[in-house]
Amino acid sequence: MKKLLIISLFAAASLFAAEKEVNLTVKGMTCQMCAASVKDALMKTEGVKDAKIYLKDGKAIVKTEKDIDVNALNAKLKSHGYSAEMAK
Ligand SMILES: [Cu+2]
Repeated sequence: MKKLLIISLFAAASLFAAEKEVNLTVKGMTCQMCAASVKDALMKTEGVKDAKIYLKDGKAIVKTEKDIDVNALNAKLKSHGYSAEMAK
């Protein structure tokens, strides 16, 4: 019984430690190629696990392993000709 409790505590803790989501407003995307480059750039940023790009909305949802600095994401995108900020 005690063992089960400990296991479930670990499970709960790892859920909390799991992914975080950052919603970004991305500027500069005009076509699918842009969306692909933005995704590629985001995915290559340290700590990023997944990135979904919404071309029409000019948005991106980034899944990360831990809290991530939006400035780091923005800097990465700027080197490709785009820019990002936290969605409001
Ligand atoms: Cu394009």
